[in-house]
Amino acid sequence: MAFFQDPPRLGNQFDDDPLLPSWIARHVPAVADELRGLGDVAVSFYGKQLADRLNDPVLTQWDAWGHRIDRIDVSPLWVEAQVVAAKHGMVAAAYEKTHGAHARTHQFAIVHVLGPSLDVYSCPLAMTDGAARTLLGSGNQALADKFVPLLTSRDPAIMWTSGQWMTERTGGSDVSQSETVAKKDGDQWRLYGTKWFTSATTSQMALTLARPEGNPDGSRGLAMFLVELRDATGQLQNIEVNRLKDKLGTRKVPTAELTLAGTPATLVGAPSDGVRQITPMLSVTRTWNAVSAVSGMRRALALAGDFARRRKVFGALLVDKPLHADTLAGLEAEYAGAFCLAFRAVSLLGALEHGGTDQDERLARALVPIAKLTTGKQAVAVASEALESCGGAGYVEDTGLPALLRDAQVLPIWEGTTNVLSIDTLRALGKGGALEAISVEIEANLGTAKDAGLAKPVEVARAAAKHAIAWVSEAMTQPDRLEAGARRFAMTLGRSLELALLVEHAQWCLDHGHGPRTAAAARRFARTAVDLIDDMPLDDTKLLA
Ligand code: MFK
Repeated sequence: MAFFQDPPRLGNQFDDDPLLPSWIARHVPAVADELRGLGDVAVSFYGKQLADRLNDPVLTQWDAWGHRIDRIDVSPLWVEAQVVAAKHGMVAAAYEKTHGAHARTHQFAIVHVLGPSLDVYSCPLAMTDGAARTLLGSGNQALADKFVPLLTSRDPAIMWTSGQWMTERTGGSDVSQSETVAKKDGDQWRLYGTKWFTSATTSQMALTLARPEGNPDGSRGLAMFLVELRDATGQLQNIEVNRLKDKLGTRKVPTAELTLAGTPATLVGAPSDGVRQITPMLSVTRTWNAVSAVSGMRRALALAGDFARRRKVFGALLVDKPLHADTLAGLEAEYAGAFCLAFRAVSLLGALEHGGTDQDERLARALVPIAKLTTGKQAVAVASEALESCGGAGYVEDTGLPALLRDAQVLPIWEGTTNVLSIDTLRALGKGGALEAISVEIEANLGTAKDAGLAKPVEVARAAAKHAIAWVSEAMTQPDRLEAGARRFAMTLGRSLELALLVEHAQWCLDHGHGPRTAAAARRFARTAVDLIDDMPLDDTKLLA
């Protein structure tokens, strides 16, 4: 009989995760059964995802009778994702009181389990969460009272999503050059301009930046506005959808170019310093980015691992081939390190929302960009290897595997590229206290290691962090050297943090009956390049670039 390869299958996406069950047992055990239930929902949605593969969003700009309508129809899975996301509290859980400071761990565990099955519906959810957090911290009680209950509802019929419109043709990184103008029309502000990359155009509201007429150039002259996209009849309010973006990945996300032609908007806070005002949004969405990087890695590895247990070549299952097993083990170690860093960012966010200490504050300011940039790069590398480990099947669209790589590639780009976030890390450290906070965090985690098998990882993490701190202290007075080395510096801190957190969780697992696997991940991670600090000759850089 002719041979047909069994496709890779998913098991329960909570139970099969090598890290999440122990993390949850440790931090918020009461939600384990809920997450196990969602582990099965994730499997059923994976099947729907494969069936929905060819359905991209569609923009219809005109109706049959010549009216401009700019209607966007999203994929059937996205329609369902909205219901699932609301019902299971993918945003709401963070704002509920049941688990106190662990509410964020609860919420992001849900995101981790369900997210990879929802075709990047995490994008509008991330911005919705960011908008709720931003409004709550804005001091504008009236707006918070009106919109936060909608953004954080568990009722699919009530829940709103929000966009975050920052990017213009002038730039996605340097938003200070934004050209959108806000004009007063009586008591009403109206926005005029073009937004060049607006994800979640199907949302009901957005937070955006615009320059009130007469304000100075630069980012200080921008202000943050809230836009309700549609009026009571469902018509877009002086917003034209010019086109949907034809993107490499995140193809289900209806990312659009918009013209704001007198769009009514509400000023959220002061009529200036909009970049600073929108930064709570950035911290939340960057945390989502880190968790989405980790959950994307998990999905890629779940499929690659299952494939290796089904695929027989050269007389044995792939998983029993030493080289294949070695490759997968390396990827699992990357996943484990990334998981610990992303979920540390999550627990810090939770702590800050429930009082938090100054140390938490300083640590979070630097740890969020570091977590985002480190995990974003890991997600692409892991997805690429996971596809390769499935051979040609990983390159064929209807296996569903190529989408994993395409969707991963957005993670180092949106919400700040790796280089922009490396500079942001320096900006955070420049505020004072943040570098010490990172150092204290690394030492505190390494200090918990008792098992002899963790000695080498402790040594590697400590040496890399020490090297990074010595380098930045020296480079601080040499701006070109500092900026040129900023990525290697931030990545070294990221990898040192990952290893330190991994060591700490590994010790906990050993002490609490969760087995030696996490310790093995720490040992394997310690054998990768953790210390990336180096100074490239600037003259060579000029010749090459
Ligand atoms: C899977 C889920 C993922 C989520 C889905 C998202 C999909 C949506 C896609 C997008 O919308 S992508 C667009 C996201 N855009 C960005 O992330 C912008 C990237 N660029 C930056 O982050 C730049 O660093 C920045 C725009 C912030 C630079 O702006 P400025 O105004 O030139 O910087 P400046 O003057 O240093 O900062 C202004 C103030 O903000 C300063 O405060 P002060 O006025 O008190 O001195 C900064 O300290 C503060 N600030 C800047 N970045 C901060 C911050 N504060 C806290 N956290 C930060 N990250």
